[in-house]
Amino acid sequence: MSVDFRSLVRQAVRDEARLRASLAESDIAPLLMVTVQLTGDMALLEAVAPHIHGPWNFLQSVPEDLQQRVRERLVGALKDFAAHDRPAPPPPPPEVLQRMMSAGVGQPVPAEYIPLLLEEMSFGEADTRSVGWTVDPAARRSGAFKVLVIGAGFGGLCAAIRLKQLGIAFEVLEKNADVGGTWLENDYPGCAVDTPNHFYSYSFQVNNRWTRHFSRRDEILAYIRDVVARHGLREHIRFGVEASQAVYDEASATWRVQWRERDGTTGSATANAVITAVGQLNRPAIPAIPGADTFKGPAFHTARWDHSATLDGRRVAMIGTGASAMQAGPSIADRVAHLRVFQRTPHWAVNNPNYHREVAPGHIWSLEHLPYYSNWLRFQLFWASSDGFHPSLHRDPGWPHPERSLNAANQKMRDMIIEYVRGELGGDEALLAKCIPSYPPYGKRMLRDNHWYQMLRRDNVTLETGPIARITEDSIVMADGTVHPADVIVWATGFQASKLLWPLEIVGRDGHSVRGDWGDDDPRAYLGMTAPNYPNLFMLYGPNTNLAHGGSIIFHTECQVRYIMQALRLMIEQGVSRLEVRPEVHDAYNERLDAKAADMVWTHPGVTSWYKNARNRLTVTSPWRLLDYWAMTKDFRADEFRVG
Ligand code: NA7
Repeated sequence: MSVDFRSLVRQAVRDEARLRASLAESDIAPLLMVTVQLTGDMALLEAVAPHIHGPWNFLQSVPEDLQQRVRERLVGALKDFAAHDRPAPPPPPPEVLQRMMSAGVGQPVPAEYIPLLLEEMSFGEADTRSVGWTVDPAARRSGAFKVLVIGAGFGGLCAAIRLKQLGIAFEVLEKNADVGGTWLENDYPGCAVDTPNHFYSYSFQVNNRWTRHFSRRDEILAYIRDVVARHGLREHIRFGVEASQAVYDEASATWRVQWRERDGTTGSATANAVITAVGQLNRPAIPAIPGADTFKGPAFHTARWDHSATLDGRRVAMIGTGASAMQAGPSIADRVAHLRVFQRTPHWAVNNPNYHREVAPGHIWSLEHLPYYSNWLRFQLFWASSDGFHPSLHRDPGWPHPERSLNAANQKMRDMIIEYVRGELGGDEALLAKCIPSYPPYGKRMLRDNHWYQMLRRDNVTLETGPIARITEDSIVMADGTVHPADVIVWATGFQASKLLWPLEIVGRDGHSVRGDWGDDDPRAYLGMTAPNYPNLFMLYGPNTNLAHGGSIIFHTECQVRYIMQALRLMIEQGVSRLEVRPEVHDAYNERLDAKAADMVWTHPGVTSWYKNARNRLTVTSPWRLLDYWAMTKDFRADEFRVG
């Protein structure tokens, strides 16, 4: 626990009525963990454990009298700590911790996860993933060393924070006028995160004041801006410049990055290392449907929402049914005259009762005032979104229905979702048939139901599942000749995700270029971060680092940034000017990765998605468990690199 454990406890008990009221609104599993951590009362843990059935708060059935026992025990313990001004208790021994964790999420937590979980929870330290120097400044062998970071979204900002902490000179190039990346660019109605917020945030910058379990875009953007202010990053960011080219110079072992400003002027800078943090989902993909450019009304992509366009009382055609459509559609359905949704392929969507809930004030109070509560909530949510489904995303070679599911667990998931959707659709079997994918659950990104199915039941909403033939100045024309008049078109058609790093042109050693090496859709890198022929170039959210079985992309970012900082530390401390991954290391990694992915749901022949390329190779998404990627990236290994 942090240094001010005593004052935290004193404050918590100052107003006992407030304390009790807050505990009543807090989640019982993390409360139990706090109580056990403060008291060591394992009997209480065992009494409650059978009533916790899973890692979400809505998966517990702890009887009220037992809940009250936990709260009373906690109030008593806090008062006792305060009365005797006692310091924080020592951390529980590993076997106790494992038992607590397992009880807290209602599932066995294997020992191999404990180091990762402790790091994510940051008990006792504010910042478990920071990288420090190993030698004094005087002993560092590199002189002036500069890093250029491209992009000021979650990834680039994380890199900037770590560079600043280390005192390495850096500059961030950002094409937009502000920070935030995808959270700046996307402001369509209903835009929100679908990973739980208390976990979808930097581990070293916990926000206890999220107002929702899954916050809306404005709140996330405010969090990002707050992080930038706290770390004094703005002065390091050059806004409104879009990096267009990065060229490696072998003689000086430096990169020259060129950029374009919004007024068309160009500029450039040189750096010893470059970190790309350009995201995967910010170049809108608009399909080339014949006649689309003749449409007379407003037509815009979800990521370029035209807020000046009138939707009220208009006939809106929304093309696409992915994550953006799932949020935008239900958010506008009650305003428009008619919403016609054009679906090419149905998606799987699950229900999460917290998705639409606000965080109770008492829960926020506990996050701020109760020692360890915030850490335990983060643990719980990490586990809920972690590797739980990973085993079920592998093919069972003996499974008799390989076209619709992978194995018994995946089929069970399929059946559960179908039942849920059937209920939401009020038993409309014809509509249900249109909404249920033929491919296995998790084949594409698993969506969270944002009242989508209820929306489809509205009188003013229609789901079209036939192919679109063309667009005229005022309508969408289907392949069967049906004409659907429309006043507005919303392209909810996603992003050019497989063309990683595009349109940034990167030229490495010996004339190698990223587009030449990768083509349009075949990116490869070691750990998603670095590739042969591109010395001193590091990628965040690079090939095969997207997450689709669980997790938060911020977790992956933190793993990557720690790895990259270790690489830069090596360069600076040892005076290394070139760091280039060995081709055999890179190739062996990608072979392992391809072999792993070949067995998984994303390469299922019945699925098309932006996770993979035209030849069915998984290129964007990671096949690894979070635990595996964490272990692979935890320690930078110089022997895997050519060091010069
Ligand atoms: P997605 O998830 O890529 O969804 C795009 C949708 O657009 C999807 O339903 C596509 O159907 C559909 N689409 C694409 N091209 C066409 C054409 N030509 N005709 C009809 N429909 C088409 O993008 P989102 O913006 O929703 O979400 C992207 C990510 O952002 C999301 O996963 C989160 O991580 C945040 P398809 O399924 O390909 O048949």
